[in-house]
Amino acid sequence: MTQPLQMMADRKDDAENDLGVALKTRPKTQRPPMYKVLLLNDDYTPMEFVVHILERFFGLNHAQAFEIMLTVHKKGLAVVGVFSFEVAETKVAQVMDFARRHQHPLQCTMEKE
Ligand code: TYC
Repeated sequence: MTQPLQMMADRKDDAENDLGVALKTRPKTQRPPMYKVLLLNDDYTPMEFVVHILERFFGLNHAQAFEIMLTVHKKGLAVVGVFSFEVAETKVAQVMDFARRHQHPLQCTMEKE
């Protein structure tokens, strides 16, 4: 049994429309902004303490942590990671709290990428 002509036409239209929407419509999506977490140099925080922080809160291995610590020591600061706002905020708070509890003046900040 054959379908009525109009029904076949509708089916064809629907298929074309779906394809058209998928191919032509590109809604403007915004990627969420990312934030750099920066570690700042100072004259008092022990190098090994900074290395420990980088291993503990940023998941770096000892060699990576030592390298970034040395960069901060020599250049004054370094980016230690790039995260979503909430994750960056948490890392900064964890570092600042840990440094304060150990009475080191280490500073950690974040800035929009
Ligand atoms: N400059 C410190 C020292 O000589 C070491 C240090 C490195 C401190 C990195 C802070 O973010 C820092 N003991």
